[in-house]
Amino acid sequence: MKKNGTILQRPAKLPGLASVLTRFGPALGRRFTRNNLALLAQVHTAYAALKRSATAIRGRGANIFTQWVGDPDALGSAILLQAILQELGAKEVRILTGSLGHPQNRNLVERCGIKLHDPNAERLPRGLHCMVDASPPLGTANTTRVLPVSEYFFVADHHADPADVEADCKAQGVKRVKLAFVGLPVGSTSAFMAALGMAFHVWDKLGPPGRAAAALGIYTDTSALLHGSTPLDFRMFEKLTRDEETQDILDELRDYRVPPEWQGYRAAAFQHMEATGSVRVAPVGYVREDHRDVIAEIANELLRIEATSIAIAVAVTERGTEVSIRADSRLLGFDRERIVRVIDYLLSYAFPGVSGFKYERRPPHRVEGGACVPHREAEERLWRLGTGHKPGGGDPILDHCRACARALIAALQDLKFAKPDEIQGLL
Ligand SMILES: [Mn+2]
Repeated sequence: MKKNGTILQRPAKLPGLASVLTRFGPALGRRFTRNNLALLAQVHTAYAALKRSATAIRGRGANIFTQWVGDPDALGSAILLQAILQELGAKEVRILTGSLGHPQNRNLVERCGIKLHDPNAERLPRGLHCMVDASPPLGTANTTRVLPVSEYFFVADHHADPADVEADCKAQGVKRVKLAFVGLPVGSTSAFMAALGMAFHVWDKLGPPGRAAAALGIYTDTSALLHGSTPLDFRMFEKLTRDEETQDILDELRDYRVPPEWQGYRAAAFQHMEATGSVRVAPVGYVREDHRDVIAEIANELLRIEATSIAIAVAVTERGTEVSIRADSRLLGFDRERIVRVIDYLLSYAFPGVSGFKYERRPPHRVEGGACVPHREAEERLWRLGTGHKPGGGDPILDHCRACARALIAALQDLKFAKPDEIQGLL
């Protein structure tokens, strides 16, 4: 591990083909291993580093942090890491997630018997701090409510860029991330963790519920293996779901139902949508904590409207004003990568200080991300959050979301004058 003054300790040198083939050739085939060498070399490095740390893990407690609102990829990754740490002798391993915002995720937790703990009140104070499917520092971006820690033992995440994570850690006073696997080039953290779990032979111990959870993580993060899925995502999904029992659980989890309010959110969003050029912004209004993931779902649906490059949903939750962004550079004629810069600009305009969304590094550069600004006290009083608010006519929260939507459109129009090249094909 490299120790030249950086906080994230990432391998200075990855293992070569021979040792990666020895580890993964038998299970994944020589050709697959060779074709995915860079990624599997990282899995191999993680495997060797964890093995070397076995004495530090044995008998210890461990915390596995995720985003505040857990999703299947976070939970699937967490149960894989939990099994690995237990295999290495950890005494107790807790999965820490603040809340769940989608019925599918609540079904997952119940069906697969995943025990969740409060990230603040129920963390093991002397445990090894780990994080999956989100990057340090805790207490920022999608972990705003989580109290920070200064030392991390193991982190695996496919979202943020390592350089951004390094800078954010430095700014927030993180001392060290001992085993850092961030910015992983996979569609889901679960695919990486599944390969790591395979190296540790923990798949059997996970049983059908555990394997189904990991498979669902891959499935949902890649929109049913449609967006950003890499060969490792496909291969791990296929291998995890070979037995009938796992398949049955996965089928059950995929076939979820939503509460009736779900359609109310969507109706508001589509009724009040603002559009300009190939950009669509939908104000959703107030969204209950346990329905929160509908915001991202609406953004996904907006992007599916033909001739849309950027889709944004704006809502108010108990946490603050939240936006979910989806973008696709397919309609941009030249320099498709600028879609990433435009989103960065829009997000920093509406939500200063926010960074770390996920995007595909190759065309069509599909971008996914979200941000949240906490409420001011005056807004909270005005909106009386948490008192059974219902969407409807003369709704001040919906009005606030509509004002945000118009502000985002205005920000784009500003950009048209400041940097006309950047928004060519968008407006
Ligand atoms: Mn993920």
